[in-house]
Amino acid sequence: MHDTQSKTQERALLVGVCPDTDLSDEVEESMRELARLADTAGAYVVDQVIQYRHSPNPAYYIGSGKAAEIAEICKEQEVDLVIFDNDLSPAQVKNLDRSIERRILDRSGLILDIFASRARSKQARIQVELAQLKYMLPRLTRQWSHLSRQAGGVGSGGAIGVRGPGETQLEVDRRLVRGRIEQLSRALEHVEEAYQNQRKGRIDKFCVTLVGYTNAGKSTVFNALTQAGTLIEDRLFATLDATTRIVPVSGGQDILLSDTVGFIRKLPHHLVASFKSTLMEVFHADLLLHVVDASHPQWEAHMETVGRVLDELGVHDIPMIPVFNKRDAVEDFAVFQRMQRLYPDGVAVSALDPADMERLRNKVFEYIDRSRLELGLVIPYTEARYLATVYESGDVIFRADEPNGVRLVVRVMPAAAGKLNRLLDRFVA
Ligand SMILES: Nc1nc2c(ncn2[C@@H]2O[C@H](COP(=O)(O)OP(=O)(O)OP(=O)(O)O)[C@@H](O)[C@H]2O)c(=O)[nH]1
Ligand SMILES: [Mg+2]
Repeated sequence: MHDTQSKTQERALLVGVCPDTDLSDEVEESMRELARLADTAGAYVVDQVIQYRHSPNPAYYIGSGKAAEIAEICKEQEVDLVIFDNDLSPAQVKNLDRSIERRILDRSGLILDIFASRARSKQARIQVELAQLKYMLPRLTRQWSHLSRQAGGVGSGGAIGVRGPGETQLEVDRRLVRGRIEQLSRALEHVEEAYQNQRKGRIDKFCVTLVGYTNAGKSTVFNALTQAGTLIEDRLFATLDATTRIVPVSGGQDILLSDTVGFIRKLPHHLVASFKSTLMEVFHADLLLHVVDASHPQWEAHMETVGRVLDELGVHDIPMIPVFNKRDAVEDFAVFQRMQRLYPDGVAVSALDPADMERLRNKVFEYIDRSRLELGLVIPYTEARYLATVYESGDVIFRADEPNGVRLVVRVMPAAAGKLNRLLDRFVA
């Protein structure tokens, strides 16, 4: 995090609500994360305020007295924008805006802003813009256009300014926004179709996908396993696009490894929905590697969040191996004991240690090996052209030339077995 403020940075005040003193650790962690998000978005965090109250105030989220207090702090500390750790209703934003007289942003708005500034590929841009518009639609009121006059700052640039749909959105009404949403949804369908076509070519490959909380080290593991040069940063949401590379496997079929966007608690719902096509690699995976930052005090909560997001995406029944990363940075040995007890199938690694990455690679290969099937075939000499197909599909572990043809036993991945069965059904021995 930046300790000193640069001239261009906006000054942000963070606000959180804690419903119960039992939850104060969790709220404080969530606030720390909000501070990282604000920093990632380019703001300078001046201070934070946590209010203890059982349930949110429908008009202000916090109490109206607290809102007045915050207004004072904003004047004293020259705050430009107030960021809430929870999602605010459009009415709450409006009321807070009036009483605090500063730009109001909630966690979803902030996350969307970061995604917008990081989206590079066409697909990521479409997805982020779509999520932004859906988020913005119910908030298209007077105060929204008030916010947008200050385009360029954190949160304002997202939906309306340079990073998003464009300045002309200032004047547009809901009808236009809806039209744009439709247009983007169609564009996304095309992208998905193209993806499905591209996938057909690799259907018989074993697909492994890295998932996990943001900053867990997915891209670092990905690079170590594939020798690729994907962007690694000690920042949130370094990766927005799924990247897929081949991991060569000696003497057998190569596997495809995919890196994906990181998850975070309270990930905006619209964003999850929009990012479905980026997360296709997750749906089609044969195996998920759940990368966890083992050195993070909240690793268990992170794992739960990842589980919840996968649920929300509708990903079920895909086998998953927990990968406890950043082993080198774990100070307390008890952490490993707990991980081993709760996740006996997990592996503790450091992505920075080549020997550990070799161990992880072997663990994946073992898993693949266990899920391979053996298929017996007798291919007549007149159909010898199919021999090459069989050899390409997997490992031939037995071959004998018999009077009526070549007898083969081949070890293949389940997907390849299906394909071979369809093609060579009449030769199955
Ligand atoms: N000490 C230590 N640091 C690591 C390890 N693996 C990754 N890191 C660091 O953790 C930070 C995040 O790494 P990334 O690989 O970008 O994380 P990510 O999960 O891809 O993050 P997003 O793309 O933002 O979701 C970087 O600063 C890495 O250098 C590790 O095993 N040990
Ligand atoms: Mg990454």
